[in-house]
Amino acid sequence: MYMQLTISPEVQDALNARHPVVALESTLITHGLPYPTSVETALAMEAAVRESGAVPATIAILEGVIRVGLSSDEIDRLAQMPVGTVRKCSRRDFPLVVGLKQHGATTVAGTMIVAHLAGIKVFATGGIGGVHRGHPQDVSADLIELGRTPVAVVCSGAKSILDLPLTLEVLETQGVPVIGVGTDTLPAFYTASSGLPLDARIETPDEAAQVIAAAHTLDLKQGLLFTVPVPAADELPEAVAEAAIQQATREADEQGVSGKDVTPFVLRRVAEITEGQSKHANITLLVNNARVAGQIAAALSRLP
Ligand code: PSU
Ligand code: MN
Repeated sequence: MYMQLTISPEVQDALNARHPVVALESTLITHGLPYPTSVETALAMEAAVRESGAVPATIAILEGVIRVGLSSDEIDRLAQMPVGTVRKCSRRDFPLVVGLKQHGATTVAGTMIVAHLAGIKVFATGGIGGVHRGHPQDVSADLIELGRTPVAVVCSGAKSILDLPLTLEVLETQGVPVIGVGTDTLPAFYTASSGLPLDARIETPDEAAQVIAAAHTLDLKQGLLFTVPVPAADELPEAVAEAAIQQATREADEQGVSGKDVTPFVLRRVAEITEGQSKHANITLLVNNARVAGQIAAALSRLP
C-alpha cells in the first residue's frame, strides 16, 4: 500500500536522528473516551512518552491527509469533533477517508499501518480489539494487522468485553508473540490478570528492545504484542468490571449494534455503568503504557 504521509517536523527530526519515537492512536480519543477526558488522556500519554526520553507521534487523518504527530491544538480539535464526522479507520477505511478527504481516527490496526510506513517501531495504547464474546465471527482487524505489520504494540491486553481465550488463539494463528511485561498472564485491561497463561515473560525495557531488534533482523513481518498490567492500586474490582461488561454486551445485542459500532458502544456503556469508576483505571493504564513504550523505544535506540 502506498500512502502519502505528513510527518510533523519534530517527529521527522527524531526519526532522521534515530531518536526514540512512540506512535499513539486516535480512535481512543474520538470513540473510546468522552470529552474532555479524551484530550486530557491523550496529552498525558504524550507527556509520559516524553518523560521516558522519546518523542510522541499521535496519528490521525485530517481532511484526507494522513498525519504523524499532531499538535496539542489538533488533538483538542479532533477530540471535539462530533462522533459521526470522524471515521474509525482500520485497513479497509483508508481509501475512503483519504479519497473523500474525510477525517479519520486510527484504530490499533490503522495506527500500526501508518507507524510502519513512517518508520516508527513502537506504539502504545490501552487495549486491542479481539474476538467478540458470543460472536466468534467478529474478529477485530487489529489481530490480522498484528499478523502482517512489524510494529511492537504496548497495551494492557484486551477488555473482557472480548472472548480472551479465542483472541489468544487467533493471535497464535497469526504468528504474533504475546509477551507479558513483568507478568505470566494476559492482562484484562481494567484488571491486571485474566488468568490466561502467556508463554513469554520479560522484565525490562532492554529485553523488550532485544526482542524487537530480533524481529526486525529476522524480517518475518509480523507485529509483537507487549502486555503491561494496569498498576495494582488502580485496578477495578473484577466483579464490578464483569457485571458492567455483561450488561453492556447484552444491551448491544438487544439493540442490534453491529460491526465497528460494537466496541465504541460497549466502551461507552461500561464507563456509564461503572459511573467513572473505570475512568481512573483507564487513564492510569494508558499513561503507564505510554511511559513503558517510551522506555522500550529509548532502549531500542541505544542498541547498536
Ligand atoms: N479497546 C479499548 N479502547 C479502545 C479500543 C479498543 O479498550 O479505544 C479501540 C482501539 O482503537 C481498537 C479498536 O483498535 O477500538 C478496536 O475496534 P474493533 O473491535 O471494532 O476492531
Ligand atoms: Mn469488532
